[in-house]
Parts: sequence; C-alpha cells; structure tokens
Amino acid sequence: MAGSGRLRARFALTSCAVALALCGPGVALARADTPIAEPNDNIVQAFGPLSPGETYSGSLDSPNDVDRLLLYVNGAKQIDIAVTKVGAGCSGSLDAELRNGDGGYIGSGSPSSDGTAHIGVGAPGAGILLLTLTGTCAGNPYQVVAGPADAITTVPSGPIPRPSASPNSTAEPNDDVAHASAPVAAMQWYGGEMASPNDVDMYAIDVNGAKQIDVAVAKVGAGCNGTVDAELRNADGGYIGSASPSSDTFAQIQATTAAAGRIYLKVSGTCAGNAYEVLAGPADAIGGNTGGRDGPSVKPRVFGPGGIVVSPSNRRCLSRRNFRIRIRNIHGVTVAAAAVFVNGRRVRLIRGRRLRAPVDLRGLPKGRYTVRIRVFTTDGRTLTGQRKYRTCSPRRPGGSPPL
Ligand SMILES: [Ca+2]
Ligand SMILES: [Ca+2]
Repeated sequence: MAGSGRLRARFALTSCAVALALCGPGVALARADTPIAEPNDNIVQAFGPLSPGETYSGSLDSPNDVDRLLLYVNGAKQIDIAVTKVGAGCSGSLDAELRNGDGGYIGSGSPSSDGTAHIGVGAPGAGILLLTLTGTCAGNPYQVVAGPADAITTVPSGPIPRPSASPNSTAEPNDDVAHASAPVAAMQWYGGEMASPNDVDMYAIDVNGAKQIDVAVAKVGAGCNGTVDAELRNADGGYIGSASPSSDTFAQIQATTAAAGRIYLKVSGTCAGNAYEVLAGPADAIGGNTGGRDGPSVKPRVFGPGGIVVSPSNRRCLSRRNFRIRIRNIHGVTVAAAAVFVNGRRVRLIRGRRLRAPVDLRGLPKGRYTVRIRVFTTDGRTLTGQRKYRTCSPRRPGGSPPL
C-alpha cells in the first residue's frame, strides 16, 4: 500500500511537470510558450512576425543552427527584446543580434545560462527587424519576448515587405538588356540565383514618371559568398545606383528618376550558388503608365521634342540650306547605328561622341526636301522617321506656311 502511495505521488509530480498551468506558482506560467518552428535559418524562412509581449521558445539544435526571428516596428520607437538562455544547455551562453532588414546593426546580447539579456534600443524607423540567435554547440534552449506593444506590431510596416518564401520566379537566359526578365510588377519579390560565377541576371523595371523609386535586393542564405552585387542603370546605360546586400539582409537602391521609361537592374556575383530576391517600389512609381505603353513596345519619337534626332525645326523655310542633324540616345533607346537620306540619297555620317549627319541642300534646286532616317538600336529595333524641309530665298523670310 505504501508503494502505491509513492506511485501516486510520483504520478502527481509528473503531471505537475507536464501541466505547468495547473501546478505552477504564478500566473506567468498559465500561458504556454509559443514554439519557434524550423526551418528559420535564412531571411525568407525567418520566424515571425513576433507578437509583442508573447513568450517564444526555441532551441539552437546544432553547432551551425541559426534561428532568425522577424519583427515589425511601427516607427522610431524604443524597443526591448529580452532573450533568456533556458537551463545549462550545451554551453554557458548564446548570442543574439538585432539588425534592420537592410542589415544595419541595432544591438546585441549574450545571455548566460538562466540569465536574460535585454536588447533595449531605439529603432531607427518603421520596418523589418531581424533577431538572429546563434551558438556553437547542439542544444541550447532559449526564450524571446519583444515589446513594448506600442512599438512591436504584427502588421507589416516600412517601405519594403519581407522577402518572400515563394517569390515570383524568373527564367534564364536573362543575361543582358535584350533578354531582361519581363518588367517586374510593383512591390513583388522576384527570386533568382547566380548559377555560375559569370551569371548575370537582368530585370526590366518600368518607371511611370519622374518618381522617387526604391529597389530592394535581398541575399537569401549564406550562399557561396557574403554578398551579391546589384546595379541600376537607365536604358542608355547611365548609372542610377548600386547596392551589395550581405547574406540574409536586403539592400535598397533609392533614386529619383528624370522621366517615365524603362530602367534595368543587373544582379551579378563572383561564385556559383547565391540565391537572391529583388523588388521594385513604391506602387505608384512602378509599372502602369510608362508614358505610353510598356517599354520597347512604345515607339520612341524620332523627330521632334524629346526625339532621337536633333535637327532644325521645319516650321519655317530654311534660308540657310546647310545644317547638321545629331542622333542621340534617349530614354529607352541606345543607338547602335543609323542611316540618313536626303531625297533618297544617303548622307555620310560623322562618328564622335554622338552620331552627326551634315545635310547640305546648297546647289540643289529650291523646293521641298525629305530627310529620312533609320536608327538601329542596341536592343535590335529599327526606328524610322522623316521630316520635310522647304528651302526658300531670304527675300521672303517666314513667308511660307508651316509644313
Ligand atoms: Ca534554425
Ligand atoms: Ca542569368
């Protein structure tokens, strides 16, 4: 009988250990911790967003395990992240580091066994925070509590959404402007991988006006080295900006565009096997009306204001029958070659920093002359245009009606 009493007592103790809620000394134990699920090692797997005030429990399960937790902060607020190392575990401490989504260091702590480290800092502004927990051995349990409730939110905040575990996919070949991935939709993550050391991935981005743009590039996982390189350029090759995000952070290229048009994001690296994601925003700047229809399907203007050809107006007759036209790159058009004809006769082009064509109407009878131009672009298009000029004698300046 005494034996069965001991058994009952042992059973009661065991159920007490299992059901902390019923037997624990305080109210704090009434609510079970929320387990931190694996996989959570990289930026797209990050566990979260964490709710303020809630206790999350996890464990560093192997010497190489990384636990990444995602939080949203809703402004430039003071925050407190409490990290507790639970029990003796496999080593005397573990490391916790808090960074912005873009990799900017915010704070860190290294709690000892059964101790709590507080990362109490001012967050720089609304957006994503990533808390990374690491150790050096297999088996270190921990708990995390983030607050306060007026700063930590589960509602997405900041200009850049969290990198996606299932981004839009892109296909090779996409190594140059002519093969760039179709224009990206605003505020959506697109995923790719640097498949070889020489791989280049090119993305077309249509900006719909003179706008502030924000292009984010995330490096997903440790990959084959620490960074990928991203560069944003105009269609004519003009540099806009660049960034090199480190593993499991995103970097932003912020710029103001001069006008509507297509720009290109080039992602490159130096080794085989770096996964990344790209996103273009904000929503009111990307896609939609790019000053016509979409990118190359828009016929760029050849003559006239903003056109490829810079030439005298034909609204008045030309008393000087000797002039020069220039052929220039415009937004979305890079000129590879051109041919200029006056009344069907080909004019010799002068190469320099820009293509120029001297048009000499001297010695020709008075009348109307057609200047016709064919432009071949670097992305394989042929653009044509023509303009009629009228010659006249200086005795009747401005006497002719506009053509
Ligand atoms: Ca992990
Ligand atoms: Ca490629």
